Amino acid sequence: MLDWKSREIFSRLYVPVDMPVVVRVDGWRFRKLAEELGLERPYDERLLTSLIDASKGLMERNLPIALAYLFSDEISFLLAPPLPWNGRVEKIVSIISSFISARTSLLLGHAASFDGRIVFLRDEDELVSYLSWRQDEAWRNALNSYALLALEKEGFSREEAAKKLHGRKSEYLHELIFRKLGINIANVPAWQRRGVLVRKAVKIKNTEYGPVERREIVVDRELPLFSAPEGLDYLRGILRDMSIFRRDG
Ligand SMILES: Nc1nc2c(ncn2[C@@H]2O[C@H](COP(=O)(O)OP(=O)(O)O)[C@@H](O)[C@H]2O)c(=O)[nH]1
Ligand SMILES: [Mg+2]
Repeated sequence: MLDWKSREIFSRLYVPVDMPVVVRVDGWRFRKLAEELGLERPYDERLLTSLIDASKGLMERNLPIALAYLFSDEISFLLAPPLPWNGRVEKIVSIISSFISARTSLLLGHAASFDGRIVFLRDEDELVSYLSWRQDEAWRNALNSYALLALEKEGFSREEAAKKLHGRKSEYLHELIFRKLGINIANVPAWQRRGVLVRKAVKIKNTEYGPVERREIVVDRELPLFSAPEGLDYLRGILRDMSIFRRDG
């Protein structure tokens, strides 16, 4: 008999257990799913709450997930050390992606799949930089999806509209959205422009026996800009409370 275990050739792929990582999942063919479900364009509240609830479900499990940042059809989970499953890449990626796929499917009442990947982080600055990068993408996504809708309302097909928008500066998209839809993109809900953060927090509750610590999952739908001083303070505050990153010296 062949040694089939030896053919599981990626089973010994590990990330260091004593370093945080981000696991990002992204909806597979969500454009099609959105059409099949008749999701509101460009943003659907039901999809958002499903992704938030799926993330909460995962964070309620016995996994060291400190926070989740999400927008559109993607979620980034910050895993704090020590990492589960000895840092086995296949295990981390497949369980998180399948958990989110299963929960989202149940919540939407429609089969939904997510791919997954691991992002390695060296320190807190890199986490802030990573989250700023994803938040920039959330903003670009907002501009692009409103602008697409604006052109489609004019009679262009989605493909034609996408072509017309390719390489356009954000001022142009801004202007187009205002002119065609009468919407000032700067005033659409913050969750559409800046995404949503789900985090674990410790709250002090006063009970008849005195103050007790309660772990809670908090959803922030009004996020500051992570790359601005206010956003940096917000993130550093959260991370300080969680003490995820080692502070040597
Ligand atoms: N109608 C609608 N569609 C959404 C929403 N959020 C994400 N999507 C769709 O999901 C896609 C996500 O982009 P991407 O991952 O690149 O495309 P995918 O390969 O189709 O999953 C967007 O292009 C939208 O078509 C939403 O709130 N409403
Ligand atoms: Mg996708």
